[in-house]
Amino acid sequence: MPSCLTYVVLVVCWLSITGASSAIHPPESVQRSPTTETLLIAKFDEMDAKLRDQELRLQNHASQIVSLREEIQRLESILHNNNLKSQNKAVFSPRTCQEALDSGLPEFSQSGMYWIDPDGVGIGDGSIYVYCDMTTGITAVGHDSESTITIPKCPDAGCYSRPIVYSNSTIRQLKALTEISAECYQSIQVNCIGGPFTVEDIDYAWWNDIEDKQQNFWSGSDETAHICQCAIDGNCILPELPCNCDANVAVPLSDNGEITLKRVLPVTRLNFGHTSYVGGSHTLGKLECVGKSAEANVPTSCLDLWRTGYLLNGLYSIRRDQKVVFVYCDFSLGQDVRETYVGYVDVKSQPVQFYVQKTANFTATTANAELSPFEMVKLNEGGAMNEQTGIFKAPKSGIYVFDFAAVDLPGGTDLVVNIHKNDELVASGGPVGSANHGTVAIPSMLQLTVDDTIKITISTLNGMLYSDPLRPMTHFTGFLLEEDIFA
Ligand SMILES: *[C@@H]1O[C@H](CO)[C@@H](O)[C@H](O)[C@H]1NC(C)=O
Ligand SMILES: CC(=O)N[C@H]1CO[C@H](CO)[C@@H](O)[C@@H]1O
Repeated sequence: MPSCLTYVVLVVCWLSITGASSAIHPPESVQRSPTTETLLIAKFDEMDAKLRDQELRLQNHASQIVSLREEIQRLESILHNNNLKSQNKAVFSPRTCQEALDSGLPEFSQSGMYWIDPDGVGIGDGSIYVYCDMTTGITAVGHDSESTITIPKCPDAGCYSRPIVYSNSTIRQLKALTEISAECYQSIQVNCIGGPFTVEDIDYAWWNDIEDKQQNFWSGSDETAHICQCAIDGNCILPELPCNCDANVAVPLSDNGEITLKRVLPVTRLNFGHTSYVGGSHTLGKLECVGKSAEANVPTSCLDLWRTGYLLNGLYSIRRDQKVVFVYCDFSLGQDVRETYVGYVDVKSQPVQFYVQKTANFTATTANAELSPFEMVKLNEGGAMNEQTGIFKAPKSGIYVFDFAAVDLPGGTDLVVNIHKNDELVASGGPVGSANHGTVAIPSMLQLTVDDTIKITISTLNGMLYSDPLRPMTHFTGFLLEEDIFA
């Protein structure tokens, strides 16, 4: 405090001035009467008191300045947002420190206290005031029990119970913060002399989670276990017990842990009991969260969209199994997103469809002769049909529709035409007996994976299909009906 220093200098000056004046008038100073001395001492005491008073005032002013600064920052952020809103410009209000850091905006370059709005701007609760570490993107939410707090001596389960108050925050906002962060954790240290957490299956100590549910794991992420870090590391004082404090002996012990199950964080209450020797103490760290929960994943629900920052109600496309579907998302309740299924979206990464014809007679000179070539290509979008070999090769996984239709020439035998997926026979068709211009028709619909092939064969030796350029009668068509977008 430089101003304080100024006061000290003033006093020193005043003392040196009075000293100097006594040097100028030595006789007076030598013969200084007790009255003058008393007066001087009284004067000095008075100055001293004034100085102390000023120092106190300065301290008060300094802390007032700090809280005024905070208030100005808050008001400025509101004003800034309102200005931007009235100018119809995009408002960036980070939901986490990670988002603030990722924005690269100069106003978020320094670590410090910031206003963030995890449950979204304009909905849910108002902004919360947190510490942002701008080197790591960690959001740290402080509370009223960060210092080491003594646990008094008391016998019953949970006879000592302390609520944890997260300053400048709300439960709803904390829940939103853990929801949209990749990881959250909170450290806890318990010093004990006796004062076990659990003895003979009776829980004397526990903590309450965000849903106010009792929890008895003091480190890690297994909410089904009563466990401490020493058991995770395998170095508890009594190897058969899950916590050092559970040893319940009259020597100082401690359990240090970090709770990492973000779904239940933060700790909202600490409860201890059975502190029979003397009490103990607890130290609870800030709630710290980092990263983004829905990073680089295709959204599969409105909740996923909300996690990535969508706030406007409307129709959205999301992934459902291998397909894309339309849903209506209602974000007006923040993280309590409402999702209504609207329908299936036909999405293809590329069109696949063909129509080829043979414009010449074809006679099977061997059994199972492959039908090729197709002299006329009417359509071959996606290039999956090779008209020379007559083989179709699926460029995408999905459901395909094929149709083959032709006429035969009169013959003495049945004519059998087949469709094959890879080398497996899928379907057959053909005129029976000696029909003249009998029709072959093989409609099919098949689930194919990438590079599966489809071809037509004629299994009847000397079987013959009729066609000519003026009356093309052999047709082969196919198209991709539904693509497996997320195959
Ligand atoms: C196709 O076969 C028919 C019947 O055998 C025949 O009349 C016709 O000339 C053939 N067409 C060609 C181009 O060979
Ligand atoms: C800026 C702000 O609102 N700060 C408050 C945070 O919470 C503490 C404790 O409740 C208050 O004293 C601050 O004024």
